[in-house]
Amino acid sequence: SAPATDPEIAEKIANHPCYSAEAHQFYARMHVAVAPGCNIQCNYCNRKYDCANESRPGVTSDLLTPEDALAKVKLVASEIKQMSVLGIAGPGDPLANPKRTFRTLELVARDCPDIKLCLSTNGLTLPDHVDRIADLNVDHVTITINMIDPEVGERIYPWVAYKGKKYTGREASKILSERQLEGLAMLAERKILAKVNSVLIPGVNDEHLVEVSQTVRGLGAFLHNVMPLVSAPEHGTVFGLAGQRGPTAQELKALQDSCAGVDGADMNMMRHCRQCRADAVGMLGEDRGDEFTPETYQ
Ligand code: CLF
Ligand code: SF4
Repeated sequence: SAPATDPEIAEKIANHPCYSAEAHQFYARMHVAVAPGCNIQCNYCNRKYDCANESRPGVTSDLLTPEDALAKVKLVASEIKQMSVLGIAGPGDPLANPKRTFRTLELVARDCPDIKLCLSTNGLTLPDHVDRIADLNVDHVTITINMIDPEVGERIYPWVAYKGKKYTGREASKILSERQLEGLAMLAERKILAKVNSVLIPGVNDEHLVEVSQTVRGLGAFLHNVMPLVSAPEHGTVFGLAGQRGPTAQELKALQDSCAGVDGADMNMMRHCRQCRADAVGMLGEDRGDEFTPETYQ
């Protein structure tokens, strides 16, 4: 199913553990938690913990400065030979913290040119940053797109903060969706590989995500990763979705199969996501972050 026959794409995914199911057995990624703030509110997020768009709820990563992040990347790269990708995925939204995020990417690009750069974002400010992302040779960007219909969106997003104003209701989701899709199209134009993450929320967007999948494919998304909502009220998640449950494994697979289409003809689906924390280190599903405490790299 993977449209990896294009040699340029094949090169980009060859050692990226998230974009290639094969690569994830041989290559490792690390995240540095440099981005604390966020510009939207997702009902499933608790700000005490990492951005739930790419992580399990209930984990908190320690914030690093860009300089400390660079030091940590250098140490990890020297200790873990399979380290191929640096991702910035939180603990808030990387593009809501552009100074810290881009400074980190610049430092790593300067000192570790062999490491691929990766970003994940809710997409609200993505169109403003695509040129800079392209200039820095960030080849992989993930946008979390949970809906393209503001009627669905208003049950997921209580507000977005956009250009100095706070929006609520359907208007908030309309702005978010327009910016996400615009940003996605801009990435595709520049041949930056875009992955779309969608959080499957039963009863809210489950019946909508096939349409989301087809839409993002049409705009040039390379890969779609439908992740289960991890419903853990003890972590304070889903406070805006009281009593909300996560999907069963069967529901998740059924939806992934529907998005993929017969023989994977409709969309290239990611099925090996491990919902990493914002400071994860190592192979997917492995977290060696504890080995690299500030004392080891400062
Ligand atoms: Fe990190 Fe995300 Fe880049 Fe991968 S994770 S920023 S694309 S380097 Fe990967 Fe982890 Fe799933 Fe993310 S397994 S949560 S999809
Ligand atoms: Fe939380 Fe991430 Fe949503 Fe921001 S984008 S509210 S950090 S889950």
